[in-house]
Amino acid sequence: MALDNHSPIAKQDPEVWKAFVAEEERQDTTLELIASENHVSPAVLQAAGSIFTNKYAEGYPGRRYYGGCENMDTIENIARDRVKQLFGCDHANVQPSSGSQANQAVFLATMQPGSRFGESEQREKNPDQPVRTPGDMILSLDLDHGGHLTHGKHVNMSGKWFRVTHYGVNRETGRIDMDEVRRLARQCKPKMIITGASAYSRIWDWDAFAEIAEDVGAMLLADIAHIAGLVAAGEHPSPVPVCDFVTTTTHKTLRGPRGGLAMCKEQWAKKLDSAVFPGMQGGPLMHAVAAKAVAFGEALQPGFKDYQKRVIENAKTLAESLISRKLNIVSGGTDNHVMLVDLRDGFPDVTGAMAEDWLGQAGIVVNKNMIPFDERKPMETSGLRLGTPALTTRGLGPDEMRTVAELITKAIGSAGDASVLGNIRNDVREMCKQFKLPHA
Ligand code: DSN
Repeated sequence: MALDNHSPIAKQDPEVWKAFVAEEERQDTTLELIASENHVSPAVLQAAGSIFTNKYAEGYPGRRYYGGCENMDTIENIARDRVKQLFGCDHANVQPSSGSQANQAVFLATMQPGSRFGESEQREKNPDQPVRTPGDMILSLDLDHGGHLTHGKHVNMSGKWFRVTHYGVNRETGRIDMDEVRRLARQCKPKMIITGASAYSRIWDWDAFAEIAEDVGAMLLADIAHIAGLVAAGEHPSPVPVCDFVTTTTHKTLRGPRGGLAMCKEQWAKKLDSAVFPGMQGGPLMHAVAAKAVAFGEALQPGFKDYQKRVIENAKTLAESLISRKLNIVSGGTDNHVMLVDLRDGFPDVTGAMAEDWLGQAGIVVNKNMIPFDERKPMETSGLRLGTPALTTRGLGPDEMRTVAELITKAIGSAGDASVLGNIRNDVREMCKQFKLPHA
């Protein structure tokens, strides 16, 4: 399904079409190492751009607020059943438009916000006595240590509505210290403990978190957005048996369309569904739900397990090759698809922002990232986050990972020299010609 210059958009809207052509060229000729991105199959792409975008389907299968939803019901039921089969969960809601909304729905289903938001209701009940209540407490991984914005950062709704305590990683090991998590949990008495990260390269000990949650009477949420594909394929332990809720995006290692998904134990099913709709969202994006159904079908095929194994093998090879070239990796390596490069020892004068820019000029797409205990600002950073899901989809293997490590190190060491970066860009173009995008 490569771009067709006779397609309706090309004919009708050349201005927009130009961006399609440029983006196709960009994706085709660059190496995508952003850990949260991937390349979907032609079938998922087709579903995401399909006629299901024409339809309102507020409600759930069998209980809609619009006529004409029989095919919506089919699609949504298939998607939900496939999630249950993939993850072994009691209940799945495939309507969240993003991982962020999946998390918000869990909060809406379970937590009480602070007084700024509850106050008007309380004042109505008792006008003479406005009451200020603190919001419920969240315990989650600090964003600066690899956590996620929606896990209680002060600029996010989760941080504005609830009180938050963060655990971090140990300064020496770069790993989560479960004794510290237990100490903090006993101290702050959270209503919800959140596990999951956007930049953590080690295995999560779900059982230890579950034991701490039980000890302090907290609910447990695992946001597995990054590792969902690994979990679905059995290549990372699953949090589903021990968590009240599990949320994820569908477009990272899971290799589906951009979107969200929320799972829970049966006792929370009704509350979760009501929180997604009508609590958070109106009409679900049914073209996205259709694409999710197709992607979940792909994830149930035996080839998906093989793909996830290769994602991990590639990440380990890339991390080892970078370490052998004197680039530190936080925690010393990776167990999954992602790694955080700490630039401080090898390239003390190079910030993550500079490295991102130079690598971009060389056709290697990455994102700057704070490393734990980073002294630089978020727009500068001392780190880079790299991931292998997209390159693995393209078919690159361990040999190519060694070459990619060499190119990355050369680009970071170039000090921005345009001719060095231009040469690397040519090597990247050659590599991309050998490893085609899935829809090409
Ligand atoms: N923005 C995503 C990531 O890049 O990890 C998380 O939402």
